Amino acid sequence: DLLHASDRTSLSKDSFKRAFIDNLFYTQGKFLQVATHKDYYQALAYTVRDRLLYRWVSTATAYTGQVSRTVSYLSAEFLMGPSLGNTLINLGILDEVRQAVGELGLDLTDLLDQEAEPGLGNGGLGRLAACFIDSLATLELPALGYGIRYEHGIFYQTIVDGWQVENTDNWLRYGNPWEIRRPEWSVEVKIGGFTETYTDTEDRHRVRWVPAKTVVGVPFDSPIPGYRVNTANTLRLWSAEATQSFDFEVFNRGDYLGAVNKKVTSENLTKILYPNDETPQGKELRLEQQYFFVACSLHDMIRILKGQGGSIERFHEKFAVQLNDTHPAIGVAELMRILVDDYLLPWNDAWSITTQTFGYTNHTLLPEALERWPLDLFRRLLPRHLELIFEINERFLHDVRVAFLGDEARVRALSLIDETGERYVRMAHLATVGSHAVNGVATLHSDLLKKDVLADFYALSPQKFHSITNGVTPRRWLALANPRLCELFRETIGDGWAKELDQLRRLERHADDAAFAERWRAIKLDNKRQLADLIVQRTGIEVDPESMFDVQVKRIHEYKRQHLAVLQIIAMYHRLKSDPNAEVLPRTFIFSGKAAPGYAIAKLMIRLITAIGDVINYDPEVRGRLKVVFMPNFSVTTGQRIYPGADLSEQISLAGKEASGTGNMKFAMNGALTIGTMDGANIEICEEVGSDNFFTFGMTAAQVEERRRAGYDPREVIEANPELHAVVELIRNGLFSRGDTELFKPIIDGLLWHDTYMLAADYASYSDCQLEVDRAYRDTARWTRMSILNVARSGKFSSDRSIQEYADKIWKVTPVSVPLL
Ligand code: 26M
Repeated sequence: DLLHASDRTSLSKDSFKRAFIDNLFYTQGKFLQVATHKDYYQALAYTVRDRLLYRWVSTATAYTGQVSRTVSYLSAEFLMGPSLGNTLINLGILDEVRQAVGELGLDLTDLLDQEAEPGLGNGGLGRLAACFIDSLATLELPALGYGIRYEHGIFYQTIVDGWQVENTDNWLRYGNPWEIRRPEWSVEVKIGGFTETYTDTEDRHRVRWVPAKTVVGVPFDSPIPGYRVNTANTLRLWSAEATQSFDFEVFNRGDYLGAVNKKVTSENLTKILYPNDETPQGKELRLEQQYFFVACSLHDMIRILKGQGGSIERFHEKFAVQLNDTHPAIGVAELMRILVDDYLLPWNDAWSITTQTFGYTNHTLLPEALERWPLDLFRRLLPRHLELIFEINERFLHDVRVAFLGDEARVRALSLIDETGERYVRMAHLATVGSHAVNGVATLHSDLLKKDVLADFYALSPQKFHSITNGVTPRRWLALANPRLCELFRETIGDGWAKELDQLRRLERHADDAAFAERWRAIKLDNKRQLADLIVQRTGIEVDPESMFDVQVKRIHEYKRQHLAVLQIIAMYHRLKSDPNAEVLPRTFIFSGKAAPGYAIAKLMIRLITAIGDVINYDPEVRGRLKVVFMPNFSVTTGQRIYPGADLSEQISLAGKEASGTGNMKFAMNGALTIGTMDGANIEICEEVGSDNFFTFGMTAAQVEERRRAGYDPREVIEANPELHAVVELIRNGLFSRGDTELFKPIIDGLLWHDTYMLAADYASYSDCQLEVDRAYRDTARWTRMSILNVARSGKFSSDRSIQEYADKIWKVTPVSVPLL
């Protein structure tokens, strides 16, 4: 009863103002005259957090009495983005809070800008995990997100002399008001050492693991509120700490410095997020991170199960554990170890529980990105797990031999151990064998999984394979990022769309309404003006909001082909230089994204983008009609400002390479049109919005394969295309490098001699398609109509739809509604 009248739970404006001042005094220790913006932000965050905790405690209470299945989403990355704005949206108090702080003389936008972004992910995969936990809570599904609390998230990118420079991220510098440390639920994780056999009291032969060291995992919990429901689920991130007793008393008596050193080493475990470099294998600390968070999480689930009086035999009835790629795939071996070694379950029972527990989502077809761990590294860290993997493999390969009599090639292809050269553990194979369900993240990707990467597994167990197309949360990517557009939605179709994105269809009947179109354009122009302000602030480059904003934002990678866009921009520039009076549609090309620090070609691609900008932006003959901008440090926060201001979305990966893409969805629902290949979810976006409202170009995945089989020679293609040839020559001759013919040589040579991602083959089609884009943009009414229809038909790409599919097809979980205490 005390709770109800309290200034910690009430959503009324006056109560909120009192609570805010109270927090400024008693958590920040400041008064209005000396408080900084950081203080105000913190006070506001704590005020909002109190309201959230009320829902969190109510949710925990509701779940405790529940027998229903809980989803554990295991992900090495959660790219959450700032919490405050999203929480205000989901609690439905954004406007009230804006007013409340306004009455105290503060601007809510300024305060929102104070929050450091928790960049605990590399890109698509980590952001998908964040969208998914938002949707899980919104759909009122009992769920926990489990991951790693990296002290330093993805590096902060600056551009110096046109090059990417990596700076250490320090998101925890001012503290994190959204997390609560729970030392009482810490877990001891063992690592290294050796195994030995022994005979137990019943005279059975058993194996014992004698580990070399122990690390303590301390959980930090953050509430994840659903949209306008009482549910607030938990994101539980593990932080590594040293075991005081182990280091200080037992092993290092008298060796103080040695003990401190050991402590530092243990705590290194969760210090930094690995940027996804080209070759993931060989990174011992990375495997240690993976095992650490998975072991902590499984231990935690068992604690919860026991707390509810459940027995270990029922583990799979209580938990559906989803593996976000292979990063947590070691969980298959860890659960087997727990069941067989700790609980002494018979192998077959343990295996049945394990496979019923896990589901595995694959996110890539690129062979170099498939995780493999050298056997000796694996044995050094996890000797017992390696033995268990051998045992799993032996039993599995027996089944394979029975299914494919005499087909030893098949056995080698399916084995969990790669023995073609140096021996490796294949994590995708472990995940596939250890799960009852395997899924790709878009229809094409799932089909290719069945046809290529996991073809032999598909032949063996076709019923395991599913396809679930990715989605993104409309709360962050529309309600929060694009308030002007959402206000128009509200006036036109109400606000049911935020929970049921298919309701955007109701906009369709306004697609030909001139007054509506006028407002639509005005909103886009406003968003572009704001983006232009940000661009000049971050890069010093002035851009014209009336020009077409042509945007490519994503990780920098050869398969995503940012350099294909570059070739085309140079061709436009060349055209304009050849005829300065040519009718050129003014365009602003906006690029943003990070390159993995060890990926030299990707870093050079950034240098090439900045280099063409340095020439084109300042060429008086261009008269400002073309601008090329590289926005530094792409992140969730900058994404929220970029997507709403885009006219054109570039999704130009080589067909068959981009598993899904999710940026493509954020652009479409914010009214940008797409120029894209028939790759990943582009295909489905095109299908939904209609091919009249989508610019496609390039080879299909089947054509790519055919072309490669026929023998592909990029030089032939380049020689035969005068425009492309001229472009290549301009770069080669040093136009964009002050005559230096060496600088961009790796890119040019790659293009001429290998062209792994077939830029040359798709160039002509891309260039023609861009002319079609020009034509469409010139017809303002047509473009606006296309934009409206893209938004109206983007409902499929809500992560609510994705999560509903996982719930129905893979997890078999149902909602639990939460009454407030
Ligand atoms: C691996 C080992 C060591 C360090 C880092 C990594 C690593 C981390 C992330 C490797 C790959 C990582 O992410 C891959 C990824 O983001 N894939 C993208 O997933 C999206 C969500 O499904 C898809 O939309 C994208 O198409 C896909 O590229």
